[in-house]
Amino acid sequence: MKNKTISVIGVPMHFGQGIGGVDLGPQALRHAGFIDMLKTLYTTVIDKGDIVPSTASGKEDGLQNGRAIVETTNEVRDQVYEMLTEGALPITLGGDHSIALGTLAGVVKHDPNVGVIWYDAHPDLNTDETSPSGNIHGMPLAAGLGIGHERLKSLFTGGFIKPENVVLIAARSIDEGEKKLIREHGIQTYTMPYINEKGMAAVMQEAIAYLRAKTNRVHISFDVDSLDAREVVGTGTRVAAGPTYRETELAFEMLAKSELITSIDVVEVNPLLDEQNKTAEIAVALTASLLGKTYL
Ligand code: Z70
Ligand code: MN
Ligand code: MN
Ligand code: MN
Repeated sequence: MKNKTISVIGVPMHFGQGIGGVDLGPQALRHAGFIDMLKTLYTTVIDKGDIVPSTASGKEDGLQNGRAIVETTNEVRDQVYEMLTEGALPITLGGDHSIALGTLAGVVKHDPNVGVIWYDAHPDLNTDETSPSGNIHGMPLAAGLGIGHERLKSLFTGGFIKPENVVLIAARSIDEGEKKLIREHGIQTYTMPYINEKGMAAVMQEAIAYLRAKTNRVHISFDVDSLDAREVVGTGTRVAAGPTYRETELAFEMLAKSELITSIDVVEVNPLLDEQNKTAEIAVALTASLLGKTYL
């Protein structure tokens, strides 16, 4: 059993995209045994329950549900920051990926040099100006770097993430504006062709070495749509040709061994789209690997 305190907060919010049910993600993860899994690995697990999201929906100031998302993620930022100052490892359960506006703002306020792994089929590097959908769940990482709409940037009361401290893994659905931003900022990006060619173990070795040279604290934002479309039914934007469950397990086991991970998001689980809550079960098992589950 490990001694570090794990603190869990649920953010049952769907306003960052248009498909209902992702707001049931925290409940789906709890029903799949998320908290019990944590208790098998850590002596102290604090479940802070779920944040009550703002309901101020609608388009305002060019942002779809901007007010609801900003109000809700302000609370997420404060909770995550407090957990970190107490020495805990925060785990934030989504909800769609817009909730990462709060977690990124919280982790960077605690450590301006924090690293970020974006394990996702998407880079989420759109702004209100480049987004093809207008959905804020496609914008959190851009805002975290200080790019995009002022309302989203205003969440970052403790500064922004350094672009050279960010690693994208499994990105394969990348919009034009996102490509431009990745090139301009030289963001370390491991796309699927590179993973296919080198193999996940070599890629993770490289990603871990890259981050270790810059920081000793890394936040991982785990979007379950990172996994191949055939492996995860319960998520809103499934994308083909992604890493398998087993490749992701390998990646997460290597991250556990690196001892770099200091905070975690698990996002985009939508049980209304799922079969028998399997996507939540996969997310629970993979988070266990990320936290150092062993088989013997
Ligand atoms: C697209 C957009 C996205 C998650 C889909 C999709 C973004 N790039 N993010 N699913 N988690 O609308 O910006
Ligand atoms: Mn995402
Ligand atoms: Mn995604
Ligand atoms: Mn999605």
